[in-house]
Amino acid sequence: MSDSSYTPPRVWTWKAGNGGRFANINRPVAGPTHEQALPVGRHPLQLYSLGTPNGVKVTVMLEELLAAGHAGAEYDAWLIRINEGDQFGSGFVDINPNSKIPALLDRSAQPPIRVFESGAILLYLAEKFGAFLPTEPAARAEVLSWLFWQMGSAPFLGGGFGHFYAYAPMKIEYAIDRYAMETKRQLDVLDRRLAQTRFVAGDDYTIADMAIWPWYGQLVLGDLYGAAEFLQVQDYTQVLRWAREIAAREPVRRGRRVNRTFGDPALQLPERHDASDFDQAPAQG
Ligand SMILES: N[C@@H](CCC(=O)N[C@@H](CS)C(=O)NCC(=O)O)C(=O)O
Repeated sequence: MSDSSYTPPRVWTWKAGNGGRFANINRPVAGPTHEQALPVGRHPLQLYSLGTPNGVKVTVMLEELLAAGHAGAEYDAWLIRINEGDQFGSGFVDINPNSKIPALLDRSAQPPIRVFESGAILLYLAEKFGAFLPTEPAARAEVLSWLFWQMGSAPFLGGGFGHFYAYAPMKIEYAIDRYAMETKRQLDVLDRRLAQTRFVAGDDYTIADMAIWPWYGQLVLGDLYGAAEFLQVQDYTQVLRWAREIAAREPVRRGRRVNRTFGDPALQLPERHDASDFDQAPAQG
């Protein structure tokens, strides 16, 4: 057990810049910090995002829809640099009062429809295009159960394990232990499920896979937090099998590149306004 020296005061106060990785953007209040209109492109769908796992869910869905022939899913993907505070600009806060990427504006409707929260965006797009979400009640309930499982579970992986393992300014054994245990439990939940079915909700690839893969798939593939060995991800053989199958899909390879600003430059496409944008920065991975 480590760090037993801190006794919380009677009233919490904000110490700006506490040294953590996101100290410059974290604050205890909501709302805009500055006036900043959002750019608007020519397509019906305007996405304001970043290539983090929550952002990748939506760019994969849009690329999957386009690959499946839904031309109405053409989109402009604009970059929201959360490390520079773009999420607190007035235009962004108008479409997501929670100031987090991803956020979507559907300008094919009048007035335009705003959608925030990645799960809500996946559901909105699935219903709009009638794709990647079955209509039969039992199958639909299974997809939605796993979709909402992801929304409730991933904060323990990202905000819990990832934060304390990779980003916190000091290593706190209690916190890392607690969240590593929960992350491994969640991986076991998925592994047992994927021992029964090809995809998370059954035989078909759905928005449940699109929500879960960017977190748990990328984790077992070694692309999150450099934690593959620590968590012994090779033990989750079914999750690995599923993660590899999804990673090989062409729309997934494209979606992963959109709004990406880190890692191999050849895999980055910070903004996407046309399918041909992918050709200008050829992927090698
Ligand atoms: N539950 C939200 C989580 C979104 C989220 O946490 N986004 C992060 C990046 S992955 C963000 O925008 N952080 C900026 C901030 O916290 O200021 C969703 O699924 O859309």
